[in-house]
Amino acid sequence: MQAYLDLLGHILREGVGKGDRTGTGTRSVFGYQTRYDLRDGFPLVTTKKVHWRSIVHELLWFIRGDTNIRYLVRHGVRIWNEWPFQHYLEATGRAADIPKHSAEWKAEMKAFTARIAEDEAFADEWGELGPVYGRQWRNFNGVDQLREVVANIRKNPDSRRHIVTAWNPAEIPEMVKAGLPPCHTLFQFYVAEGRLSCQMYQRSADVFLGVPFNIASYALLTHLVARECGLEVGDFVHTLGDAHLYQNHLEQAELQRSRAPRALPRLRIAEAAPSMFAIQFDDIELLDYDPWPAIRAPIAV
Ligand code: DHF
Ligand code: TMP
Repeated sequence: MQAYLDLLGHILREGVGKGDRTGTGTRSVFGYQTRYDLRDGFPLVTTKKVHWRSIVHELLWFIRGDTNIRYLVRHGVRIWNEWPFQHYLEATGRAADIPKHSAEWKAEMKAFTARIAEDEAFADEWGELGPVYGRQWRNFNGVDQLREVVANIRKNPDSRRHIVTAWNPAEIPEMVKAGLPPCHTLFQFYVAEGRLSCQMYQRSADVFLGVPFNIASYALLTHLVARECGLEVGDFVHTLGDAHLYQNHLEQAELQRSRAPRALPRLRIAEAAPSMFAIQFDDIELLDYDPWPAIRAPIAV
């Protein structure tokens, strides 16, 4: 994962100061590409501990076409809680009284997510992120893009049209209400010499917190689609638009850069596992992950 440390270094060196929606401030570059050969091992960052369980559950949640955080919350995945919670505070007129990241905000968010887990009607009303990734992958104006792309890879591997897009312009306003417009906006598959590669375009990349998840998520997706199509894995190509480090992540990024990458873990998908459309969490296993300790950083909401 030297490539990831190079990206951190590139932004620290070449990034320019840039304001952003969250008011945090960033150091940013525009346009960057990294390639991970999936035969070298599974590209989960080793220079800090990354929460693998969240990555697997989030991807299964996308594949199921789910857009409500209830599934995630019930599986102990916290990564999408802040946005529906903030929307809830705003919609109930309390956002101005409860500063983001304050002790009260954290306590309220805990109560909010507990209720999402327990109360189905409450989750239906307040746990929805809008028509984000899962919806667009499985039902983009009626098109099941994920099933179609898998069928097309099998039927016509040489095609240059193996694309899935989450960027549905007509539905962006609905996504903005309680969530975010898609950050990983579009991906394309490519088959050559019996190997499946995937390239993903990410319009906006929180390189310290989001990107380690995004790399691993698409690497896992590539493995699942390859298995579905009887192919070996090739490369994951990660193309970034606005690639940024938030101002309150700079020290963490420097610390991470001071650590030497370790051997990559390996992925094992159970031989007997069903299709990727029915695969279960326990069918997917990460072996030999031996990371440096976690590095905490606040997330910009
Ligand atoms: N907003 C921002 N500002 N950056 C993001 O990366 C981001 N990612 C989203 C939604 N909104 C976002 C979805 N993915 C974390 C990682 C990925 C993610 C959301 C959050 C995160 O907080 N990671 C922490 C803790 C993970 C945990 O153990 O729960 C980390 O240290 O990796
Ligand atoms: P934006 O919508 O204003 O670009 O803010 C989204 C932020 O979330 C931005 O910092 C990028 C980050 N992000 C990721 O890096 N990866 C992700 O998967 C998601 C959902 C968000």
